[in-house]
Amino acid sequence: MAERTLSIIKPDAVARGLIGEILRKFEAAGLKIVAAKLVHLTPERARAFYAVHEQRPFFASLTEYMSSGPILVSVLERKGAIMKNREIMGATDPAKASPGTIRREWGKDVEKNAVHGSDGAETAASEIAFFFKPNEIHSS
Ligand code: 3AN
Repeated sequence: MAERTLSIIKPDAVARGLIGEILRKFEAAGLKIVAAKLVHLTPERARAFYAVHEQRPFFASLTEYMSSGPILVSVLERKGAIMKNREIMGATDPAKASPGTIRREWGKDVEKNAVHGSDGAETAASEIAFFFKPNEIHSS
């Protein structure tokens, strides 16, 4: 059965004109884009999205960055979508990401690492609901 995951193209990747290149990678990996929109998070919304990282030392910097400009949020669908998306994103640190992955190609550092992707079934469900109403998602 098809699975869904949430993807975010982060502010500096949007600003650098990489939306098309990154969406192309998703589609080439069989990840179908079933919902998408540009969103400019307020600092409050960014803090709510990353609430699980509240105690981490990088929380303030990360939420400031994620609210610094528009992001492209999308819902990706295929069998095993969560793991497939994590695979093509690459490791959190772009310097450690495998060649050909999105973060290796376009990430700058652990914060400005081009993309976010849900890391499990529960987070995927809650992250999708954070950004999209059920009627904004269009499965075929
Ligand atoms: P991933 O995004 O690969 O699941 P997590 O869950 O460890 O990685 O981190 C969530 C987000 O927090 C990352 N996408 C990254 O932008 C940011 N982050 C993680 N570690 C650091 C760090 N040491 N310094 C700044 N930002 C970080």
